[in-house]
Amino acid sequence: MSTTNEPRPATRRPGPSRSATAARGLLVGVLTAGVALGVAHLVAALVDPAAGPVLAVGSVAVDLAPQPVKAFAIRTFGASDKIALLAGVYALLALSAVVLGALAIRRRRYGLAGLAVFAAVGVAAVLSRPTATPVDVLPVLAGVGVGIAAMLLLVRAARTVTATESSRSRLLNRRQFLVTAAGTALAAGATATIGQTVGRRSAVGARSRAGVRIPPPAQPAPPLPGGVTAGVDGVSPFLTANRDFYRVDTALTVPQVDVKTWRLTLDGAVDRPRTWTFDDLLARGVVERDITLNCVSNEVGGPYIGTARWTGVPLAPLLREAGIRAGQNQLVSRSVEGMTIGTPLDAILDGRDALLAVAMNGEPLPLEHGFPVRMLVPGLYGYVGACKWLTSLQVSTFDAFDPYWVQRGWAADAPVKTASRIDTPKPFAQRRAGPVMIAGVAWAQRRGITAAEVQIDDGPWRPARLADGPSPDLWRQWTYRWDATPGSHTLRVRATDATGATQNGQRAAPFPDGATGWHSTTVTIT
Ligand SMILES: Nc1nc2c(c(=O)[nH]1)N[C@H]1C(S)=C(S)[C@@H](COP(=O)(O)O)O[C@H]1N2
Ligand SMILES: [Mo]
Repeated sequence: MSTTNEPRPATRRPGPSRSATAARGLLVGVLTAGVALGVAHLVAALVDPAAGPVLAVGSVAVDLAPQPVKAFAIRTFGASDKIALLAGVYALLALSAVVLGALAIRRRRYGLAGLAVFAAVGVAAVLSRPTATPVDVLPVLAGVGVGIAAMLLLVRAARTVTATESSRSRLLNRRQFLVTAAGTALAAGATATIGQTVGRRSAVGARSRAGVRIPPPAQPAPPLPGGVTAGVDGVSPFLTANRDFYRVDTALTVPQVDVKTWRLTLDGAVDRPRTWTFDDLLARGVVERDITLNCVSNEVGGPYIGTARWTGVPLAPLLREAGIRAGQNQLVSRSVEGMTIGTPLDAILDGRDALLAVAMNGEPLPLEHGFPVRMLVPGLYGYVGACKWLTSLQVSTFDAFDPYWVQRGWAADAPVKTASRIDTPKPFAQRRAGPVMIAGVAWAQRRGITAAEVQIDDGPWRPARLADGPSPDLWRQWTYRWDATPGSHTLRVRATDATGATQNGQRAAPFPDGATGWHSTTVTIT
């Protein structure tokens, strides 16, 4: 009923059109979700960046994703898999927000119920993180709290419009709705932006890393012979620059560690459990080693392999000093964000250069590669030996504990398989007839590479020239000078390791213990 004394319209005006209601509902939903997320983001930046609901939901998705989905994501999006995942979470959120708004504009109760579902999903996701603490629920609760207030305000403003009959107050009320909507949008933008800024400033890892000095190694790595490089354009550099080194992990935000508060504990079935500070560790003296690291998820010919000069503390003496009890066979390493990795104790104690690495190519470990300390065990794929952002070591058995990837069906024991890759020519390259250099890398960490062979189309396998291989834990470059004839050709490579075993041509996917098969590439010669 209009309470103004304006003349009533001759005919009763119909309520706002369906499309106007739908538009308002959409605005209510999107703005409510926007301000809730903005506030949650800001509070998370203050409390714990990993407790942001979007990241937490994303992390749960990473952990729950069935193996084929993970493999697809890594294959399809590669290093952008995290961005793709977060884009997916945001898309789902946007969709839910639209539904939420449509419900809220009809019945406030439905809208509130929708927000309660958001809150429940958020809280469950945040608390399911392995490193969750009770304060981690604060971002979600603050976000949903402000979301409720925003939704009630917006719905009231939207409803007033629909209930009003006079055109003047209709106009006033429309303005009131728009003002409320604009205010909410502003609040969403402001909280998100401040959260972003605060988050960046609280990047303790970068600050801490800038202050770290690594002492000179007691045992420097022997200089690399010039002959490790084949001298062919297009082959992967022998040492991979830190910025080009592949990155594979489940962390949606790079863990931020301050070396001042960081501790490494060693416990489990040992006689003398111990805790070290970063300086305690460095005081033991560091060695320098050139080691090739690769990922079990690498497809044949894939990019997840690199070689760096690592500086670190030898791991075996640390374990021996602690006194390993009889019957133990697994070392469980844990990272600050809750990853667990299991390594055969045998592999660490057999004399290879198992390290607690603190530096990579002469710099403190980059944040993405595990600052301040990561494990490295030559000859094992990263998921069974290379825990980044390391914080605890526990001597145990394979029977007693399944680490993260083993729980998901990957092999518990995963030595690197002998493999080789053609780096040049690239797939579908066009070259002139005449001499063409085919070249690439081959690896079989711990065993070493003794031969690489190249096959053109269905011709015989012919030996490639091997560049120097100063350590079995390093990849080896190879080259083959091909007299190319016009036409389309398939090039293949296969390698032989020091046990005499030649790579088998049977194609197998990375799951569950590493891909097999010959890498091939097709080129056109004109
Ligand atoms: N904390 C943590 N450490 C981790 C992982 C991880 O997800 N979290 N991934 C492992 C895997 S699967 C590989 S292949 C290597 C990759 O190391 P990089 O990213 O430095 O190349 O780290 C290993 N260490
Ligand atoms: Mo990996």
